[in-house]
Amino acid sequence: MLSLQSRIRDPRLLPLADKVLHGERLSFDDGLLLYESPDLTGIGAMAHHVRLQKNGRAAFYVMSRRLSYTNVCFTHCQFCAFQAKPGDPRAYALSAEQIIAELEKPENAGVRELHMTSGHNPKLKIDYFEDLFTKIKARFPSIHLKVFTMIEMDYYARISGLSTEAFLDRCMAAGLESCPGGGAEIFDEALREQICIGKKDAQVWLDTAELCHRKGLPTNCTMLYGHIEEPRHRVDHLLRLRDLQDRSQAAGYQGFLAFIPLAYQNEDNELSATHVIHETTGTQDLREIAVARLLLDNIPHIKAYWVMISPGLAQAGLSYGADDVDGTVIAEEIAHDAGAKTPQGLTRGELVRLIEEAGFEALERDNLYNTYAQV
Ligand code: V47
Repeated sequence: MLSLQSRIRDPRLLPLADKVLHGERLSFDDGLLLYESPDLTGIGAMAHHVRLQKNGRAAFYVMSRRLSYTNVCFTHCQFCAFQAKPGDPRAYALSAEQIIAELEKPENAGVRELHMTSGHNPKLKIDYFEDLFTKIKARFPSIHLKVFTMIEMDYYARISGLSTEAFLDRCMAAGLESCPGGGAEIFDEALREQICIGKKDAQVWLDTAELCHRKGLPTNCTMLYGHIEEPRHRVDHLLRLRDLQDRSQAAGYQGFLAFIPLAYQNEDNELSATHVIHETTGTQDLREIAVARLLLDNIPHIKAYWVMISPGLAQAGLSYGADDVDGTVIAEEIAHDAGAKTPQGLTRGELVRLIEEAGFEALERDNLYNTYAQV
């Protein structure tokens, strides 16, 4: 078998390969070099080495239903095409009964994860969420409830007149089991002022995630890339996630389960109406997966999110550091409203074929990475 070093063409990467082989942590400057070097296959080889060490040839997927309980949003993110203001004919908020009726439809048979992220709607308070979670868990006890970005959690706690901790305690008692990784965008404060003016700052996202971890609630984390950010912003973002994961793990918690690089979708939003922003390219998407695998040495899983980068590229991402393709992702709205051209959901069979044709072992998982025998 070829040594890792022999697969690297950019000699500047050799010290990084050395660190990777010895399990040493990469630095901020190493991260910058990973974005600067033209040697994508060398970077991919290093990321694949780490992936094999952490997850072998496993490639995970989950039977997942996406659902947004409301699109009404009083926060104004320039990159978002999903939000609606009150009075907009698109505006909606769903009752628990409507959500349950939706989940009862035959196309949702076999769903193990209900992933819900939504707008910031001031009409929805803690009673709404307690009612919603209790009713969903009573009707579908085996569906895992993965709800709220960290910014949503902070928002709904505030408008419920509760501390985030009290809000979280009540939601967990009602059935909340984990949180998706959205809302992180890019942590750099100056950049945040340009892409999501007025949205809560990075520290709120990080503090809320840390609180979740300390309550024993696993969460995911994301980074929105491919808009107006620069490599230094991405490295900074990834290292802030790594630092938080260090703290959570040192305190004995699981912390982040997975990191998902989110490729910016550039249609029908204000950011693209005011800046020239091209679609992300295949090499950019693969590099983002690989850099994440290399810098986030303490986060067990990296997803190649086919919804935003295409199924074919997600398949290739499995050889660039990713070990998870997310899942069936039925009825996704946020990326599709912003121009994603990918299908509205993949079947289990399609996911398994993608994974196996790429030479990996397809493993159906739940949200906590417990796996199931293939049916
Ligand atoms: O919070 C919004 C981002 C997130 C755009 O945890 C956009 O397993 C790209 O959180 N282009 C929602 N991204 C998606 C999300 C997610 C996705 C997959 C897996 C998981 C997980 C979480 O999407 C939002 C925001 O950060 N977003 N608009 C856009 N135009």
